[in-house]
Amino acid sequence: MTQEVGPELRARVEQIRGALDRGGDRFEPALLDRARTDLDRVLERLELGVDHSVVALVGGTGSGKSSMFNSLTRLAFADVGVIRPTTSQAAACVWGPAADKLLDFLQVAKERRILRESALTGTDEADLHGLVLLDLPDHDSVATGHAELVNRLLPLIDLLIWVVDPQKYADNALHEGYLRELQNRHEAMVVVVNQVDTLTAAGKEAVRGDVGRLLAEDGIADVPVILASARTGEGVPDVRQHLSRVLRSESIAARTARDEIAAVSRRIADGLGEREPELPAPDVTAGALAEAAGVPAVAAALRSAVESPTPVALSGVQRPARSRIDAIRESWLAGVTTGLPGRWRTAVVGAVASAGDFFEHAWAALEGVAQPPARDQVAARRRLLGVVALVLGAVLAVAGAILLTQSTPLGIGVASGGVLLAIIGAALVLTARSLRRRTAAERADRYRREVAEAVTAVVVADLHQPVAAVLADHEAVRTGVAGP
Ligand SMILES: Nc1nc2c(ncn2[C@@H]2O[C@H](COP(=O)(O)OP(=O)(O)OP(=O)(O)O)[C@@H](O)[C@H]2O)c(=O)[nH]1
Ligand SMILES: [Mg+2]
Repeated sequence: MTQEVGPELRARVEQIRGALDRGGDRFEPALLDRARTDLDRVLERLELGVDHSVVALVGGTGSGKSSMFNSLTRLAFADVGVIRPTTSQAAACVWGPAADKLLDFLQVAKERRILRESALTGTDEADLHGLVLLDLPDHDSVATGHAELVNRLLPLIDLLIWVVDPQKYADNALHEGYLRELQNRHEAMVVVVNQVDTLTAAGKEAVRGDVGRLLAEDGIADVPVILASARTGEGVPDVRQHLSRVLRSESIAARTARDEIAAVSRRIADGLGEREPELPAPDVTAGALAEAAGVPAVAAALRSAVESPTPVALSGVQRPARSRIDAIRESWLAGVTTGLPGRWRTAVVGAVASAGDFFEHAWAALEGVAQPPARDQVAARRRLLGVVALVLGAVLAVAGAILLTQSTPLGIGVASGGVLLAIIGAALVLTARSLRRRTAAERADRYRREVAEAVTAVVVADLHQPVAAVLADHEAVRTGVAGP
């Protein structure tokens, strides 16, 4: 792969780890432990490097694995011998960045590694950048003496090149031994019939037919068969094509790490809600609390008291029934925990003020709002003045009328003055009434508003804010786990 996936996968693991830390004890401890362990294992895998693709040459002794290794690498690095078995220790050729951690893990000795790109800077090798080619000991030696290597190698193999000898291929059933485990990954296998330079044209076709038949018997007929000769180079470009094909997709190690990360993420997501419940608007909750405490009735009484021309005694807001406030808190909690799994629900309930505290805070807020005065003094004074003017005007008008009957010239002046005064008085009384009405509406509104503000502050501090913090955690954890 040209684009490195290792750093991307590492960042993803760190993102999930961060989410786990943030979720903390709001996850089931067993789930948390398992997720952390799994992620540690993925990181170990990533430490080996997942940006290399691993191709292994396997097969019976003397089939020509080491020769094919040399032919593919265009180097004479692997030991080719006549004494059987020749290769007792795995050898590796690496194209591109060194794969030291991976090769340490696969127990390939330092002196048995060669870096292809540093050995020769031929640009024709660029298509194999990122490849690790392994020359393994023969099938029997691997099966008997390299069990640990096999265990480590199998999950990392991106392509298995099975090198067979044209004389002996039928001896080793292709499904034998440790390779059986790879059977279900036959898309990652190629059979190379080597040493075809020793065969006639007819012999080649016969071998191809036989090998094809054996593969079909094993149920892996789709495995490609390449006739090749490490000695003459025949078929070797075909094999190299398979090597570069492997490099075009992500390494199995990267895919496995990706799958494991996805599996961890899915398991964690099961311990989360699909989304965060919506928080009710605090003023709506505050309205319900005010209503439970009879605030609308108190405001209405205040309003009619201020409207009344005569003084009216008012009683303040009454301490509400504890059960009504508890019920509001309970239904609020039920709404904001819907769809949350158990531990997150517990976290939400644990974050809000206790029922007792909430009741006391709400009551203190209700009680703390001073009731505006029940009497509008300005209007009262104006009304008094109006009444006095009205009475005085009436008296003067009557007096003026009497004077007029006696043909006193002053009569007309006194009577019209009196009428004017009475009109002014009546106007004052009437405007005093509309002033009281306006004041009454204003004071009732102000009282309701101040109560609403005070109770909203309690709802915000005791319920809304603490739960918003828990839900913000939930959202951060949920999106962190879900990933990009
Ligand atoms: N004629 C011919 N001989 C080959 C070819 N490839 C390998 N040989 C010979 O076969 C013998 C075994 O080759 P190796 O490459 O050592 O075989 P190997 O599979 O690595 O054997 P082990 O390491 O013992 O498992 C050597 O003598 C090679 O020269 C080929 O394509 N044609
Ligand atoms: Mg060998």
